[in-house]
Amino acid sequence: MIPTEIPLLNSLINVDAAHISNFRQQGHVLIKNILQAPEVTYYREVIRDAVSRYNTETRAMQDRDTYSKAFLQIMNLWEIDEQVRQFTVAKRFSKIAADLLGVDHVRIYHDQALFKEAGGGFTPWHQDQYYWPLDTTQTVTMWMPLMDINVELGMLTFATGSHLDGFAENIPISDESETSLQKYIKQKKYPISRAETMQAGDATWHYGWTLHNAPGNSTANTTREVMTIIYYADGADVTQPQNKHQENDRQRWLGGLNPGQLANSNLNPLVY
Ligand SMILES: O=C(O)CCC(=O)C(=O)O
Repeated sequence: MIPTEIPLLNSLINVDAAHISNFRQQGHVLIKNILQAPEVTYYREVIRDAVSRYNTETRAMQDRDTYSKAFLQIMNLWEIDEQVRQFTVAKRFSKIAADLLGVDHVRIYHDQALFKEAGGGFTPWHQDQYYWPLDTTQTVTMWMPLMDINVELGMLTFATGSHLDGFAENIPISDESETSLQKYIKQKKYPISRAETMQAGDATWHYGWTLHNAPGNSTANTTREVMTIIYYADGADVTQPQNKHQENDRQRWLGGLNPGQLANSNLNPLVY
């Protein structure tokens, strides 16, 4: 039963200078205790409930491709669920995004729940920004477990410093991206880094060009419950889509705005 009083998450957190410089140099950073226990208990319930209502994946694991084995992916819950909206537009999160990026204002690109089921597959190496027709590198994804997690549940893993080289390869998330980007990462000698454990309400933050992957969920019964929000600096323009995924994103997440227009559709609220 979800409590009726919504925690608004409007009280702010100061981001340490060390977190900011780690984020900018390494391309990712872990910030602990962003949510207090009652807040995460509340939003875990809300997001689990929304995932169970909106999930459409019913295939057995063995009948899915690599991408669909990696997680249940339920996107832009803020658009359709008022309680999730309070989470996604929360100032506590968007101020951290703006501080890490060093910008005055940020907008939402989209949110997504990423629930890696027990026995779920690995998340292949990829760059998020491969999918986004935006003319800025000032983009960041918040990845927040709603439960305590360890590596066995599928910890997000980063190629440190890879954001500094920008676009790597023109490959969507797939077996092919795993093989090809693994080779690229070895060639570039990026150190691989991940937390051993995270607590509910901690979050990692990574740039849109930071290469990342995650191991499969090797547990027998436990789903890894994670919520993510993608932010970008206000003032970014829409760019000419470079692949069919970017065209799809332009229509779905940028309100169909044309290349050269300010990325400010009503699907992209100014949250800070
Ligand atoms: O949750 C995962 O396994 C992958 C998450 C991811 O790629 C992202 O949030 O950008």
